[in-house]
Amino acid sequence: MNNLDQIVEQARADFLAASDSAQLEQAKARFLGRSGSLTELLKGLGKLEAEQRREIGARINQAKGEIESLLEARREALLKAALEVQLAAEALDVTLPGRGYGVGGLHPVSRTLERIETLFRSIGFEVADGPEIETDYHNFTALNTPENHPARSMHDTFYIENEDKVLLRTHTSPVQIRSMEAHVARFGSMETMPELRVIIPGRVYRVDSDATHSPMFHQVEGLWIGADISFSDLKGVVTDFLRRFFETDDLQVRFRPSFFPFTEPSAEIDVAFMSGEMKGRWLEIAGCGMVHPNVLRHGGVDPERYTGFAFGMGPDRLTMLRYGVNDLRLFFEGDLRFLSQFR
Ligand code: 2NL
Repeated sequence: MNNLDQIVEQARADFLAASDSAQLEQAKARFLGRSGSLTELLKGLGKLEAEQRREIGARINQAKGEIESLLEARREALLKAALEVQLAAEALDVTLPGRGYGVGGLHPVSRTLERIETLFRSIGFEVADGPEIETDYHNFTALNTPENHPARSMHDTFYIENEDKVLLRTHTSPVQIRSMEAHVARFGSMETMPELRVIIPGRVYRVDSDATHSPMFHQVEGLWIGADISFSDLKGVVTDFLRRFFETDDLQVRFRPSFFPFTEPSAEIDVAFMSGEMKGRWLEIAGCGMVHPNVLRHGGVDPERYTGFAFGMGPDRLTMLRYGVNDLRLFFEGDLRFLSQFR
């Protein structure tokens, strides 16, 4: 075997030994690169006689052609092998079962809110909402809350930084003020103004956090304003609502005198189940009262012509009672192991 045949055989062996394209390109350089063995032979041609140069040059070129086709063949083989590895790795097993979709569900507090809305809609209430970032005026002043009332302190209320008298609403009552303002603006004259019946569910915020207090919680307030609305209307509406909400007539409801700046007179609403585990235990469930004349005036309503009642309750607390949950924070942690029980 002459020298050229040896080089071609060596190239064939080296190319076969290369197991990826980087190794193959290195092997190529050893034969066809700037100082590859074949290139060196070509460089030596210049020293030969013309006759020899032609003959040997032709043989070297033929060897070069062979090496190049060996290289091309190996390149293709490596590409094909790489593609097969990739196809095997990315293969889809179409016989696997599908992953399926998780079944979603309403949050237990949302279920309570929807239930409350449905029950009040059925007796002619509208549902309203409003901003969670409020002015001091709508959250406190319009609600007859004195300038020095503790609820206005930074310990109880989240104020918006660098804003004068802007805060996170501490109750949904500012929306009741806004509802009165809008109702009066819509119907203008007091003589022709129809009754206003509205409930307002929503998020409210207070600086408070433990097992029974979350800095964000929910409230539902109701307001009924009309020509002859009395405390007995309030008692009837609230009592009927609570019996429908808890799906039992086996429920005692009591109105205990209390105080709120925005109502006069005011009462705390307690309930007691007459049977079951909770039998006879009075639970504080809501607050209520006849809307204070100052509050009616701030809403644009003439207190000489109209009266009204209002109440406020905590749907988080109602949800805990209805489902027997003992830690309020569970509602706001987003743990699906807890939440999926209410689907
Ligand atoms: C409670 C007490 C209450 C109101 C809310 C109200 C709103 C207006 C006028 C008068 Cl615009 N009153 N709301 C009245 C009494 C009690 O909530 O303990 N809620 C959890």
